[in-house]
Amino acid sequence: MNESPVVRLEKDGEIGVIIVNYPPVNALGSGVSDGIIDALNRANADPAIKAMVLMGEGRSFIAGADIRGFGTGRKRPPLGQRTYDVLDASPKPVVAAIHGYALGGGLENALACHYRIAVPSAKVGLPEVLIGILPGGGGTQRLPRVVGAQAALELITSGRHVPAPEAAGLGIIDEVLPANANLRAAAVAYARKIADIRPLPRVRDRNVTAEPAVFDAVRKSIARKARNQKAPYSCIAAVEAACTLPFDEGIRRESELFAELENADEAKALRYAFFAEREVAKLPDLPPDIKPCNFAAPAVVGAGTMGGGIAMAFADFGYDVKIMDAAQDALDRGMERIRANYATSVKRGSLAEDERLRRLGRIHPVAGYDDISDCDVVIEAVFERMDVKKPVFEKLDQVLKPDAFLFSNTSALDMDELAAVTKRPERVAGTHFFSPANVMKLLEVVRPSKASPETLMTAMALGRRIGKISAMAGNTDGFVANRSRAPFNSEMVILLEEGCLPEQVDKVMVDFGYPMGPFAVGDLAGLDVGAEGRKRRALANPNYRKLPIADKLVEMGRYGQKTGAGWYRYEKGDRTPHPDPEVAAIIRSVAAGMGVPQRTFTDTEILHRLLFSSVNEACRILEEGKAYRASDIDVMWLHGFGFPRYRGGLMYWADGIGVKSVYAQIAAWHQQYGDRWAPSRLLRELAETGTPFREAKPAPFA
Ligand code: T1G
Repeated sequence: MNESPVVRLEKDGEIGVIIVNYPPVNALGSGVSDGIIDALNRANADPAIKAMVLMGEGRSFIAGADIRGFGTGRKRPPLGQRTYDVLDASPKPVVAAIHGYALGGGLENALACHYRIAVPSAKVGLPEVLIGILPGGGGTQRLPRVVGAQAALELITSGRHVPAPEAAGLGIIDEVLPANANLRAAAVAYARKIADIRPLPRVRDRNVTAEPAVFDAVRKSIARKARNQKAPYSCIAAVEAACTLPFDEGIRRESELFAELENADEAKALRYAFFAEREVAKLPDLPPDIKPCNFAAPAVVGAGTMGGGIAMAFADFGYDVKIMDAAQDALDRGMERIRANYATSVKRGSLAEDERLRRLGRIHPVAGYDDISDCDVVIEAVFERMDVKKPVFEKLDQVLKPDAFLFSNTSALDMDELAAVTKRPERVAGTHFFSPANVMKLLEVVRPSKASPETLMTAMALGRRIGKISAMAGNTDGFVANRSRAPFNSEMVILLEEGCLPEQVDKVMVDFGYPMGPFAVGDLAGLDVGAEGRKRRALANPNYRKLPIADKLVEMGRYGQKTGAGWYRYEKGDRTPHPDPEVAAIIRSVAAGMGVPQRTFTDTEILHRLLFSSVNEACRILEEGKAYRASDIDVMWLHGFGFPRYRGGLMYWADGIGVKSVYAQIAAWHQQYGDRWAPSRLLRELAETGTPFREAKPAPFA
C-alpha cells in the first residue's frame, strides 16, 4: 500500500516516527486517520522498529476531527477500527509528541498512546462541546481515567485549552520538555527509554469511579450557561458511563450520545459560528499581498471607562501601553478604576496576584500629548461628541510621527469627518470596542473612505493581537453592530407603549438564551448614555421615532443601576433588578397620553418584533455595502451583544424561521405600523428568490 500523502513513517534508528502533515492544523481530515493506522500497522510489522513516536508537522500536533466534514453524512469507521483501537492493540509503545495543539481527536489519539510528552507552549483540550458535540473518540472514557471524573467533567464541559505545564500537573502529559528542546529528538530519545517497558501502560486499563453527587453538582453548575443546550449534558452522561461501565461499553455509550448530537440544530449552529468567526477576518476586496504593520507602542487617549478598558486590553496581552488624559484628575480616576478592576479579578480568583502586578506595570499614565509622540498606534477614546473628538484628532495629528496610526473608539460618529481634520486620512480608521473593552471580544473596525488597505489590515490585526475578534464595518451612522441593533432598542420600548412590561420582554429574551434581558442591560449601561444618542438622531432626522417612555425615565433621573432605579428598582448594594410599579405607572400614563391602544403579546411576537426589526436593518446594511457578509453581522451579534451562540447568530437564526416568513411578517407590520417596518429591498429580493440570508450577496464594500 503506498504511503499516505498526509501521514508518513520515518525511522530514527529503531524508532518509527509517524508524522502527520495536513495543513493548516493537522485536522483529522481526508486520509489522515487511515494514514495513521497504516503507519502504525507498518511500524508494528517491522521487526527493526521497537517503539514509535506520533507527531505533527507544521503548526500543530493534531487539532481534532475535520469539522468541515460534520453534518455531511460522512461515514465514521466502525467502533474497533479507529486509530484509538489500533493504538490500544499496538504491541509496541507509542509516544505522542505534542507541540501547538492537541485538541479533540488529537488529544484522544494522544490519550490512546502509551506516553505523552510536550513542549511547554503546547495546549491540549477536548473542545467538542463548543461546537455542540462531545469527544467522540474515547475522550470521555480515557480522560477521566487519567485525571479523575471531577477534573474531566470540568475540562470536557468547558472545552478549554490546557497549557502543557497544567496538563502535566493533571497527569495528561508525562513530560514537559525544556523550552528550546528539539521535539523530535526528545521524543525519539524518550521512545528509546521506554521501548522495553512491559506491560504497556494503556489508559483504557485504568479504572475511575465517582459518586453520583459529582455529576449532579456539575449539572447544576452548568444549568444557567447551558440552558436550552443538550451537548453539555451529554458530555456529563458520557463521563458518568466511564465511571459506571466497563471501558468498551462506555465507548459504545459515548458513540450513541455522539450520534445524537452531530446533526442536531445546536451543533449545526455552533459549527456555523466557528467558521463565521474565521471568515470575518477575510477582507476579500483588499490586495492579498498587503500585510498589517506591527506596532510596539500603543497609546490610548482618554482615561474614562472605555479608555481604561482599552488600556487593560493591551496590557492583558503583554503590550506596554500609555494612557493619556490632559486632565490630571481624570487620569488619576482612570488609573484608580483600572487598579480596582484588576483587584476585583484577583478577588474573584480569575487573575493571579503576580499577573495583576505585571499587567498594571504595563499601563503608563501620562498627562501630555508630547508624552505619546513616540507611539505608533493611538486610540482616541474621549467623550462621544464630535466637537470634543476633533480637537483631539488635530492635536494628535500634529504631535505623532507621520506613519503613526490614528484610530478612534467612537461607537457611531462619522469617521470620514474625523479623518478630514488630519493630514493623514489614509492612516485613520475606527476601532470600536464594546464595553467593558477588556472583556468583550468584538472589535468593530470602521472603514473611512480614505483609509489605506495597510491601515485597515493593521486595525483588524490589532484586534486579533489583543484577543479580540475583528469585524469590518462601513462608515455609516452606528456602523454595523449598533446600527443593526438600533431598531431592536426602539422596538423594545415601543412594545411598552402597546402594553408590555420590561420584565415580560426581558423574560422572553432570557428564555431565548441571552444572559440578561435588554432592559436589565440598559440599566447596567446607563439610560442616560442611550438618551444622548437619541437626542443626536432626533436633531439629525426630523422623522426620528422618539421614545417618550425612555426619555421620561431619564428626565426623572432614573439612569439605572448607577442611580438605584431605571427600568427596574435596585436595593442598595444589590444589582438584582426588581420590577417597579412606578415604572408600570409611568408606562401606562405615557401610553395613555399617546393614545396607544393597549393589548397583550405572545412571547413569540415579542421575540420577533425585536429580532426581525434588526434582521431588516441588517439587510439594509448589506445592500448598502457596509458589511462584507451576513455572517459578519452574526459574529458581531455573538460577540457584541451576547446573542446565544448555540443559535448561530441573528441572520443564521432568521434563516431557521425562513426568509419568506420573515418578509411576510415584516410586510404585515409595515401595513400596521408604517414606515419603520418598511421591508428593505434586499429582504424583498431574498424572499422573492427564496435565498437564505446567509447567502445574500452584499453590494461591494462602500
Ligand atoms: N477542522 C477543520 N478546519 C479547521 C479545524 C478543524 N478541526 N481547526 C481549524 N481549522 C481551520 C480554520 O477554519 C482555519 O481555516 C484554519 O484551520 C486556521 O484556524 C472525534 C469529533 C486549532 C486552536 O474544535 O480551535 O475532534 O479560515 O484561524 O487561531 O472527538 O483552529 O484558514 O480557511 O482557528 O491558530 C475538535 C478547532 C474537533 C479545534 C487554531 N477540535 N480549531 O487556532 O487558527 S471535533 C476543535 C481551533 C473532534 C473528536 C471530535 C483552532 C486552533 P481558514 P484558526 P488559530
